[in-house]
Amino acid sequence: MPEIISPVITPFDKENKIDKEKLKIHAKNLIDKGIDALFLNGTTGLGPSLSFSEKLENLRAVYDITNKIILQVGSLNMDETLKLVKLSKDYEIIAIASYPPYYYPRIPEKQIIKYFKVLCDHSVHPVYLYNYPTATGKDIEARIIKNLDIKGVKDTNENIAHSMEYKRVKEEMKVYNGSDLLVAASLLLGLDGSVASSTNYLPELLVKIKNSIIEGKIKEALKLQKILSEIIETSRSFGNLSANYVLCEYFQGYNLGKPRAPIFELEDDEKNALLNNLKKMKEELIEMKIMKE
Ligand code: ELE
Repeated sequence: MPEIISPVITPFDKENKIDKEKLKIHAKNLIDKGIDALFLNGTTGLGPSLSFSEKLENLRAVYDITNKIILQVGSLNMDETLKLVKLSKDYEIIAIASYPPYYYPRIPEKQIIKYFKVLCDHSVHPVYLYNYPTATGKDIEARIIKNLDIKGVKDTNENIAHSMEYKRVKEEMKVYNGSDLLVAASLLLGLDGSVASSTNYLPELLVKIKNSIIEGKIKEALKLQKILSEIIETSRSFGNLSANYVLCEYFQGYNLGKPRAPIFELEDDEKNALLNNLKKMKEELIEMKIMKE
């Protein structure tokens, strides 16, 4: 069965600390609405802006709600990453995941392989690769990880053939595409699922896309994907990492605090313009009974 995984938003309070109560309410809502697993400390969760202890805090808080967790542990401080890997053994979670060491432009491929090998050697949990070349500047394609004990990959890539290549090279590996624009396509092409930021504010819609495909209602799935893609394009024009917080309140009805700078909160006029642009799509979703008023 394909899965819809949520890269969970990290809510920050006025003091810029993780608001654990808000995070728990959010995690529970996602699981209650049929999201299959939660990916912590990803891009949408502002993972690169979190300290080692905050990544652990996210795990502890969400673990109170569910153990369907994939814990992103990557950072540019390998000691801290490995400390997190070590501490994660006390939690019965699905997997740990990591983006490759980023920023440094000329890390030889051999060292990137070594990075993931060290993670595999240290983790009691399956290790997943988080490949997001646009963000990290490194494309850890299927060929590179072929001989590593990597059990899954989240490939944030609008080239879906790139995601499918992992499946061809390493059939037993779980392969998820990470683009909100390709949720229906990923499932239709037989990938293991999708990790999409919009699950944070429209879990009902993504679960419905999945169920439509499982039931063979392809036209319906594609129609729903079209609505989702329109919402994504609108959100991107305001900065989707900031917009995610506003959209969660708009569609799900609870507040998730604010992002952490350098991802700034949207200003009031931006919020109003964003919501104004989405009004029609929300009405459409209500009319289709995908969500309540
Ligand atoms: C995706 C991003 C991709 C979700 C995460 C995710 O946040 O960790 O706008 O397609 O580059 O990676 O939402 O965003 P786009 O897995």
